Amino acid sequence: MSRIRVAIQKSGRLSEKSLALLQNCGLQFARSKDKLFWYGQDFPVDLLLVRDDDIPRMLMDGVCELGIVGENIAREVMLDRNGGTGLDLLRKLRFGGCRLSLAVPEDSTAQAAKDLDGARIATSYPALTAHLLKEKGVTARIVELAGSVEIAPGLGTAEAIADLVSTGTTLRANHLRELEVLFESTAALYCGAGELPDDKQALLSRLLMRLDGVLHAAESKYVMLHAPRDAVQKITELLPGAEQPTLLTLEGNSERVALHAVCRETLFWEHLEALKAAGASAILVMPVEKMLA
Ligand code: PRT
Ligand code: ZN
Repeated sequence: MSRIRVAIQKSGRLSEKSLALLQNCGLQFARSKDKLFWYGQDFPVDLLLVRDDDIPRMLMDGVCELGIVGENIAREVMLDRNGGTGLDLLRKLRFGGCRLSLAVPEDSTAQAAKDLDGARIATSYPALTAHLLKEKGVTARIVELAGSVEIAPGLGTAEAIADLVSTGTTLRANHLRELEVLFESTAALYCGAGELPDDKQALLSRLLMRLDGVLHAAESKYVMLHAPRDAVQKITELLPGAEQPTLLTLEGNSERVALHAVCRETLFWEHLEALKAAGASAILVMPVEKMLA
């Protein structure tokens, strides 16, 4: 029987969440402590543990069928190696969020990307940065650095940097000011461009169905509440992403009913307050673990 391989980051920011996501899809692996290959036990999907930078090339070269990697790296490798193509983004995932931003020394006079025309910009993402700047009509002189990009302006090797930012602490610690966001990135599931053989495609479809179930369940909530019978329609409309609710009679109370519904969109406190204002009481919100539409 055919099997497919998924590459994930071996150790780093994306490792734990990538593995947890696959496990939530029901995949279990026979771990080997230091080996890079974990055999899939119940489902014919095996794991390759590698450096994140290697994942796009492995997909393009057909070493594995699937990979979880930051969009920042996938885009960089596609632009660098393949004119911007070579991988298909299957699903964006809800972790690894960051932005590729231009930053300048705090005392720089630059106010926007266009003020950096002709300046030297240090980055670990040379192809992506050059591409995004070109889209803005800025001609950059890219200084490629493998790491510690944030110290380049202080060393006098560049006037600005283009680096990943999440909290901004690193920029502040290096007396840099975020000038402009070039690109928003999250971790994503990718496959190589091109068709898979039918048997592997069927496996991939099964895996994607489970993954969609996990991703939808993550933001879905099961809501139970009591409502005045004549406010049921209004209350249903206040539930974000809910379809027809289930109504149950309350023993000994003909004025009010119990209403159960699945909300497929994030439920905020504001929603609950609005429900209460519309007459709802005994509001219970519960997580949904799995979901198959
Ligand atoms: O060893 P390997 O090559 O596999 O790992 P790596 O060291 O290259 O990657 P890793 O684990 O650092 O990051 C993996 C992916 O996480 C990146 O490709 C991004 O898609 C994503 N990610 C999310 C980030 C950040 N957030 C992030 N903050 N990657 C890097 N950073 C850096 C940032 O540049 C800064 O230097 O972390 C530092 C802290 O950021 P602040 O803004 O919170 O100070
Ligand atoms: Zn890396």
